[in-house]
Amino acid sequence: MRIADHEIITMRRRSFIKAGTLLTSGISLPVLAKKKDTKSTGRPTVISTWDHGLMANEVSWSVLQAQGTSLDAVEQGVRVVESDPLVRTVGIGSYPDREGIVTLDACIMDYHSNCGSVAFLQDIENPISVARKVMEETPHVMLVGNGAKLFAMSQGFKETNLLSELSKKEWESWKLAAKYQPIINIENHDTISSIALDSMGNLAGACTTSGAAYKMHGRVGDSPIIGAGLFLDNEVGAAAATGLGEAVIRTAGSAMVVEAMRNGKSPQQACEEIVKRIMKIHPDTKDLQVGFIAIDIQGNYGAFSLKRGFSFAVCDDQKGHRLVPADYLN
Ligand code: SD4
Repeated sequence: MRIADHEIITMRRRSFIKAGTLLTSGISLPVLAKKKDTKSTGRPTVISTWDHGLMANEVSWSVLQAQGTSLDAVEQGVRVVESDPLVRTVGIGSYPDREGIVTLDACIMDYHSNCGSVAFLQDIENPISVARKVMEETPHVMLVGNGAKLFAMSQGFKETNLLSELSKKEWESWKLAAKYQPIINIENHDTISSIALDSMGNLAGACTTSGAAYKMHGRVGDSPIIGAGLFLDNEVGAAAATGLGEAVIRTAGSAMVVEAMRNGKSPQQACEEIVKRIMKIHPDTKDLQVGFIAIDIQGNYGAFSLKRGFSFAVCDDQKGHRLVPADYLN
């Protein structure tokens, strides 16, 4: 079944993102994209994981419509989700690890294959913007833990308490049962991964999460790992993941989705192929959920998950904003 056949919810453009919101929220105005020689149709499109993808896409789309870059679009979009304390699996207000500490993972990638990443980052509300600084201001790709935090602070990011009262209370009752089992299942995996194509035909992607609730202290998932949680090749397409990071890392999931597109698969077929590959190497998939989103350089997109329940948000010129339930394997 093609995605277009089962798009069920067409979202009317919501009005809460007014022009002024970007300015007052400390988000910089979009940088104008430079024209590049490309085979792309230059059909701006943004696709993001889960329901909160709608909220990210609202901002991303306003950047794309103002001829901004896909890089600005995805960064500014996912920042809104990071800064929303009601989203419990990204940024401020997230579930902590089993020691009661919120640790965040994020990465970003642009059409030149520049990338930046932070992992096991604490006390910083917008890891995606730190990842972008790593990409733009250092010779490195990845900074972790205290090093990432010190770098963030040197770049002007403020130290912030990320553990909300609600998350603290829930963690305390989780501890009573002392079931030291990271929770990442069909109800609880809400990383935001976002990939976009701008009017200059350039791709970018961003991925940000607090990872598995009550994970071991120090655990890093797929989301900050280029090739696992996110990958793109501007000649081919972009892909990003959500779900159990360990399974995505084992298969270099997002890189493989892009390679499948390079080998002629559509974004939809490519996502399906890698989900099937993941299922094949996991004998027990009872508690396993993984999902991918993908877009090619022409603006065609697809998504697929192992289990039911995965949704993604998409916006393009033709149909505007909508939330789409992804096809799934079983
Ligand atoms: C992780 N992949 O840390 C992330 C979690 C996730 O939707 O995607 N949640 O394993």
